[in-house]
Parts: sequence; structure tokens; C-alpha cells
Amino acid sequence: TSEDTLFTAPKRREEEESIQVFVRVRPLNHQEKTKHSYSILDCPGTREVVVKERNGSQVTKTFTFDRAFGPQSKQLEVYKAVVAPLLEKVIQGYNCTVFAYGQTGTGKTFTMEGERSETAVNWSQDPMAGIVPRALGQLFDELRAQNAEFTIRVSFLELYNEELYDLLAPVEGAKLKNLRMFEDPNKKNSITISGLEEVIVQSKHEVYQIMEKGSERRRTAATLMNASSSRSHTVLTVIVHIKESPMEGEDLLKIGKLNLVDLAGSENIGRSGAVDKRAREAGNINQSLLTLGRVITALVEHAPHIPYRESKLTRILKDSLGGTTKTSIIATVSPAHINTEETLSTLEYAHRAKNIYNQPVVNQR
Ligand code: ADP
Ligand code: ZZD
Repeated sequence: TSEDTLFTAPKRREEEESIQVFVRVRPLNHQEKTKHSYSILDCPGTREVVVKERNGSQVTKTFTFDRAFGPQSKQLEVYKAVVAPLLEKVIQGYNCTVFAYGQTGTGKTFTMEGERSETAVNWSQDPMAGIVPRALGQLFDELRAQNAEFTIRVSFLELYNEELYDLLAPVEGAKLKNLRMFEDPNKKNSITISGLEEVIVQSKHEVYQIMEKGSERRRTAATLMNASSSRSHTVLTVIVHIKESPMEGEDLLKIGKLNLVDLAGSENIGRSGAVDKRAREAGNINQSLLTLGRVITALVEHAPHIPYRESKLTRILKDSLGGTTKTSIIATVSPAHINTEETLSTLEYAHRAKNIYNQPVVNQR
């Protein structure tokens, strides 16, 4: 009947949303200026990145993102546009993830963590503070203002050469604690990292101590392993439990989670996701970064099998890629003409990730 046709809406999955993708262009640095490298990038509006390639004929390519931050963008501006909205979701009980992806030296750590300015006295008012300190600070401020009953736990891990290291655990006898992970039979789609320190943070003062410890441990780890940080991934996770006691009805527990991920440098990973020949010969294969690319490809191509299990990073962050977490990616790029290849590769990678769909759900009981 006509009524049936009227009321049988096409089956559509509720509240499916694509990953948010942002690009941040860093300024030309001193070395690039002295080497007479010039900028190939323009951010004319709020969403476009224009690449001008001057190889004989003028070729320009335009990429559109959810937002593009030019070389003059400030830490606060990036935080407000990318992370402040996610933090509201975390407080409502959602899981959220932010990835920083890009070539080494383009500002992943500058964006995710930031730097201490020499003049700033208070870390929480430092204009150079990145996403991690701002998110933790805002979480405390908002939960205090709401007069909520809450606990905040933080873990901080490093993944290097498919080994996991705890950046908040004590270093014993010049040996790093190597962590193991396993699938939790009770919790579908989630893995547990046994022995990972989850530090309860009571105050903003303790937030700073944790960040200081983490960045110090990372330096120690790099020295002990004779390793470069450009080849490691770091994952800082904040878990917040909020108890709501309404005037009527039962108590409500909301659990929100925020993963802040600083990925290894994307150089050596080709646009197709294949390893660069020179890198392969040098043994510079980053299994986790490679698998991340393959997972993205499989998701956007709707492949029947998604290779999450092929790396630790994708096992840990499985739910952020096609799952129930709300995910954003910040791709960082250099404007310098000498980095054109890598910049195009990063822009194409990021643009493709826009075709990944997640279905965020709230954790409430
Ligand atoms: P990555 O983590 O991608 O290897 P870094 O965060 O270490 O890169 O940044 C490399 C250098 O560039 C650092 O000296 C940093 O201070 C500088 N830098 C990066 N992004 C910016 C930016 N948006 N504005 C100013 N300086 C930046
Ligand atoms: N990017 C610096 C840390 C590094 O690579 O070590 S900057 C921010 C987030 C997580 C850990 C540290 C920090 C960082 C910092 C620096 C020095 C001592 C403690 C913390 C920082 C920078 C600005 C404001 C707050 C924290």
C-alpha cells in the first residue's frame, strides 16, 4: 500500500559520522629560509590548502579539510577548534581520539604537547602549551565548575619497534618496563595492557608532575634504546568517571575517554601505503604506521577484512578506526618547497581518511 512506501524509510545506520580531518602548516624555519627554500602552501580560506608546484609549468592542487590552520595559527586556536568540542563529548561519556600524523619536524609534538616558553611561569597559562596540557586543564576546570563527583586517570605509553613501554612507571635498574597486551574476553573490541600504570590525578598541580615524568621517561627511554623519537608513537589516555546523582531517580555513572596520539614520522611510507625502497633496505619499517595505512585503506574501500591485528597500534586504537569512538586527525605539514613530496603524500593520506565512518556511543550505566 501507499502507507507502506511512506513509512518504510531506507535502512540507515544512526548517527554515523566521518572522522574529522584537520591540517596544520608550520612556519618556514630558519634553516629553510637561509637555504632559500620557499613556501609552496597557501591557506586562503578556513578549509583549503593550496599546493603550488613550480616544476616548469605552474601546477596547483587544492585540498579541502574540516579546517586548515595556516603557519600563523596559535596553539589556543587549534585547541579550541579541534579538541574543546571533543572534551565536551568526553564529559558526556564518549570515547574520543586525536591523532597527529605527518613527516618528522612538521609539528606533531608541538601540536600535541607543545613546548614550555622560557618566560611563562604557570604551565596552564603558557601560550605554547599544546593539546595535552590544555585538555587536562580544561577537564579539571569544567568538572570543578559542574560540582561533579569525578575521578581522572591518566596513562602514557610509548610504542617503539612493536614493543610497549610505560612512560609513567619507574625505570628499574636502567631497564624499561616492557608491557604485554591481550584481548579482554569480557570486553568486546577492547584490549588490556597488563601492568600499565593508570595514575589517578587529583589536581592540576599533579597534572604537571605527570607530564614532566612522562617527557623525562621518554628521554631516558630514547637514550637507553639508542632510539630516535621520530620512530616511536606515544599514546596519552585520560579516563574520566563522573557520578551524577539526580534529585530523583538512580545515580548515573558516565565514563569518558580521550586518547591523544603522537604518531611516528610518516616519511618512508609512500602514498599508496607501501614502504619506500630505501627505507626498506635500511630496515626502517614501522609495522604500526604501515598497518595504520592499511587499515585506513581497507576501511575506505569497504574491504571484507580489516587488518587491525597486524600491529600493536591498530590493536590498541581499533575502536578509533571504524568503531564507536569519535576520532579526529591533525595532519601536520611543512610549507617548504624541499618537502613537496612528503607534504603531498601527507595531504593525500589525510584527505582519504575523511572517508572513514565511526558510530560514537555513550558509555553510561
Ligand atoms: P615533529 O613532532 O612532527 O617531529 P616537532 O613538533 O618536533 O615536529 O616540531 C619541529 C620544530 O618545528 C620544533 O622546533 C617546533 O618548535 C617547530 N614548530 C612546529 N610546528 C610549529 C608551529 N605551528 N609554529 C611554530 N613552530 C613550530
Ligand atoms: N614537548 C615536550 C614536553 C617534550 O617533548 O618533552 S612539553 C606536555 C604534554 C605532555 C608532556 C609534557 C608537556 C610539556 C612539558 C615540558 C616540560 C616539563 C613538563 C611538561 C608542556 C608544555 C607546555 C605546557 C605544559 C606542558
